[in-house]
Amino acid sequence: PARLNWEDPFLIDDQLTDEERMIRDSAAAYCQDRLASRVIEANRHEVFHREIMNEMGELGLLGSTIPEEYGGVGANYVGYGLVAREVERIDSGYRSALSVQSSLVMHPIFAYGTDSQRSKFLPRLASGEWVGCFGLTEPDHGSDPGGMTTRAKPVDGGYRLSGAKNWITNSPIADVFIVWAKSDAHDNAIKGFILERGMDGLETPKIEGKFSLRASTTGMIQMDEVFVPQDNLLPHAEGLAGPFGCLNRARYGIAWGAMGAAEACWFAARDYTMDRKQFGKPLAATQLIQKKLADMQTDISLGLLGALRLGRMIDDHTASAELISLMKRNNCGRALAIAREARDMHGGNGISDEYGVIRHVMNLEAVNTYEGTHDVHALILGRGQTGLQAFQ
Ligand code: TGC
Ligand code: FAD
Repeated sequence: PARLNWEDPFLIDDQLTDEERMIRDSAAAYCQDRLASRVIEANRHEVFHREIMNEMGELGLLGSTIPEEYGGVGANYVGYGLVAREVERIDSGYRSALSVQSSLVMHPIFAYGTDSQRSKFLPRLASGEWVGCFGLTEPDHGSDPGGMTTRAKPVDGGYRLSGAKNWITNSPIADVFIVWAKSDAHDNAIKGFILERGMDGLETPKIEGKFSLRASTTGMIQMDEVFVPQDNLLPHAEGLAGPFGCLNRARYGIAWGAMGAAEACWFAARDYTMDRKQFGKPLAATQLIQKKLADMQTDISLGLLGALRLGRMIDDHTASAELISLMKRNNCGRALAIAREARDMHGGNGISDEYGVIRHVMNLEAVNTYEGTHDVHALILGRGQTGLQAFQ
């Protein structure tokens, strides 16, 4: 039999094209050289280093699947996923910034926007000159966004938007806001609007005191009769299918990203328990620790294999929304369990931010909740196989 590659038992690396490997390697080099050194301070002091967006933009990591004429690099979804994995290996907050900009802001402008919207917004979002955010969740409507109360009323030349969005990644620093609202001019259907920093009546207070994703800025979008010109309506999206078309892509990226964070925890736990001696031998020479390492290896290799297969299906246009839920749910849930186990295997040192694992534990709590909670994805899967909805 062939020799085991313990880090990549399925030899996933061999399943990638040269171009995909190149994208992955250049992202990995940036993450290790430039992001890793900043994350401890960013997490301790709850700051997002804004220049990261410009750096990612320069490397072509923002909106990488968008065609070159609009500032992207025309990468496939496997390439996008590989980047998410490398970024989240460092911190889920940095991957959040990448996901939101790429899948939740650039994608809807590309897929649902006019040509002039594409030309105006996409190149500046791709370079990181502008930061975007995505407002779907409201204080009273999280898992059930269809109940949203944000409204768009038609007025001369456009719309007036009123309402509040909550828990919005990057809203306090954003220049561009994709806001989903029920529109009186469209039979109460949900429509997408592009809001811009500086519009009257638009406020974006920061949410303080988060114990998760502290290296990412989160806030609200408060709208008090904000005038939005007709030119800023996304014409080609209607109903929840609009925001969910974006979420499908972001959820897929999270399925890869969560495995990156899990790998960071697995490798840290392996290194730590190989070095650390108790009772006269390395912790890694005990049966309990080896079982935990074996479980991590199993969950991560299967999770990566699933993410790769899903990426190929997205690129082939054969992936269902339910399959995306399956991978988002399982990879986030397994990553959180792995991070908690790795924290435990580090003993007391596991709670120090110098070792990184506690930060991944804290981050993955939010990752398991946003973009559809673990249980909401179970309900999506349950409905998919029984035809019976159990949300209400
Ligand atoms: P339901 O009846 O299932 O669907 C209503 C309409 O939406 C369409 N749809 C989808 N279309 C494409 N892809 C999907 N995944 C879709 N899911 C639903 C559906 O076909 C239907 O279309 P139409 O044309 O017939 O009207 O909706 P429901 O009201 O029963 O609700 C169920 C649902 C799907 C909304 C719920 O299960 C759900 O997914 N809730 C989770 C909410 C969520 O994910 N919020 C995410 C907020 S954004 C965020 O968290 C960003 S964090 C980013 C970061 O920092 O990385
Ligand atoms: P709820 O919907 O109130 O859920 C609470 C609990 O009830 C969960 O355990 C859930 O699984 C459970 N539950 C809900 N419905 C059911 C049911 N029918 N049956 C059984 N159990 C149920 N949103 C955006 O729009 N844009 C963003 O950029 C964004 N960024 C975020 C960043 C962070 C750090 C966080 C924490 C959240 C972000 N979100 C964003 C919001 C996120 O998508 C929501 O938090 C998530 O969808 C859950 O909604 P909720 O918090 O209102 O929880």
